[in-house]
Amino acid sequence: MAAGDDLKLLGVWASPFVSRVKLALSFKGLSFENVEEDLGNKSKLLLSSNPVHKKVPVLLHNGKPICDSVVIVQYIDEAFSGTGPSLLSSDPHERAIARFWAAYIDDKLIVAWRQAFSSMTEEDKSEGTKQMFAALDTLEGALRECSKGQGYFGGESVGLVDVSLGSLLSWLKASAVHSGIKIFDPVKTPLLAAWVERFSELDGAKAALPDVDRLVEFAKTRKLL
Ligand SMILES: N[C@@H](CCC(=O)N[C@@H](CS)C(=O)NCC(=O)O)C(=O)O
Repeated sequence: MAAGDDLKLLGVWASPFVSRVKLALSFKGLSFENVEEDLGNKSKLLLSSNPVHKKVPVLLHNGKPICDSVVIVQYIDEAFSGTGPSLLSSDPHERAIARFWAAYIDDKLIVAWRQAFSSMTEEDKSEGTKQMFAALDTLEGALRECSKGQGYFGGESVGLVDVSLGSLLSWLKASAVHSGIKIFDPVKTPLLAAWVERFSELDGAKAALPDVDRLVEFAKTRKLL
């Protein structure tokens, strides 16, 4: 990180999208100022930095805002290419594949997980649960292909897909505690289950991810699960 580089993250502690940025910064070994937003009373800085969506996370790099978690993770990797490990491959095809799976996680897994745990009707919940397990099954195949026998979607070290999926882990674990549903089943998805253990033990993940018990309490008070 060049002397004088200033990184400020606008976020909320419980947001998996904010965790994504914290994971990327943590794996790259970059220090930053964490600014906790109140989403019921958004700061002027948030509204002016992300006038289109008005959402967190926003990363300010020397005052310049970057919005949307996956865009921010890729920005961090490019802007600080000389610092810490690379989160994206130098190979364009591998980069494209990683972006594909990062989009899949947002478009399929997160949508199904929300439906499974936050729907009003049992029928919708059950359909969401079915879709969530189908998405996890697909991601088991993606991990097999992308890891090439190593521990992560990024190969021997974490990459964009690991950060994208890893950012959801505390919430997925909280949903499992709350519902009793085993989300990462070593029998159904053995590679993913082993990946969860491996990823959760990384210092960078421990530093960046919210505490599961705190999330369970938060979700209960807000009736989120
Ligand atoms: N696609 C966005 C999603 C960000 C998002 O949904 N952020 C939520 C917090 S988890 C937010 O700021 N919500 C405030 C609002 O919708 O007004 C990303 O990946 O950054």
